[in-house]
Amino acid sequence: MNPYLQIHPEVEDALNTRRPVVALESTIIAHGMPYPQNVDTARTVESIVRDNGAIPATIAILNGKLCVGLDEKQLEQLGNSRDVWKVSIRDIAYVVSNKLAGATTVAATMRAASEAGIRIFVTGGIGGVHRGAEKTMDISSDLTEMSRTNVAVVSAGVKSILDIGLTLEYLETLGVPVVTYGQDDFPAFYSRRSGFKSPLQLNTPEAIAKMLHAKWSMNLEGSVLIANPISEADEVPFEVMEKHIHQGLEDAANAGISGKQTTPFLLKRIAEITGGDSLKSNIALVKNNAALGARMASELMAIHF
Ligand code: PSU
Ligand code: MN
Repeated sequence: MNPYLQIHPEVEDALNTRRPVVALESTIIAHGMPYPQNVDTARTVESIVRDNGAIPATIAILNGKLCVGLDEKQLEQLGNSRDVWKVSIRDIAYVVSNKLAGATTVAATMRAASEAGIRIFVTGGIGGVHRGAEKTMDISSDLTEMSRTNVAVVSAGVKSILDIGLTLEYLETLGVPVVTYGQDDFPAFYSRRSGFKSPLQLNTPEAIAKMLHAKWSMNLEGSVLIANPISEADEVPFEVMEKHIHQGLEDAANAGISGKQTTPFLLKRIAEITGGDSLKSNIALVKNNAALGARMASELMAIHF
């Protein structure tokens, strides 16, 4: 047993009795959305997971522990304080051993979920290969983690603050299957379509669960990226978003933003530029992903692991 892991009793009970559990990340709360929408969204997403038959486990680092499952007070603390670390894989040990508060990225959340025995993880968007990565080498360690940890990631595809084509290429190099739910175009987060064809398509949570079972039963290590398109009602068309993203990227360059600050800066800036429209889409797509993830987790349990 990992002595730094603290599993919430409800989550532990669900895992012990083989009921479906869905992991949720916390960087999206602390660094991906403004307060109080972040905490509201985190709460709503947890209840959507419950309504769809699974137990939510939001993951973060608090008081020297890698916490799997948070209470109300802890969610509020993460969403409403300034000194919360953005924790990817390489930051985990430092933040835990110094008893700092840390919000976990996709990579760090996957690792914690895996340690706890959770197989399904829901987020908004993953990190990937940034535009200009051929010069900056800015490639998220989310991708590396997806090549080695057996936790499926439900996202709304890849945001075009990243280079979508290069991100798909890199996932192929790493051996990570990319499955789009219900359509053959890979989605671009705020928009249903990216113009890139999805490598794979599946149309039911049951079919996805079967694929996960097959993959991991054959010791094919690593994640599967499940791309769940945002609903038509909530999307911002690709061309419209592209314009705003260009503006955001230009602003980031002028402000000298780099490294781990890049994604949070761009999300905030794009929300400002769109007058909150991007934030509204972001919230809607996370909720949409939570419902799919919970249904996948239920199907996976039904197959028997
Ligand atoms: N994309 C979003 N919202 C987010 C993130 C990405 O739309 O909050 C966060 C996730 O936690 C993701 C992280 O794991 O940014 C990637 O950061 P980086 O590129 O520094 O690895
Ligand atoms: Mn980066």
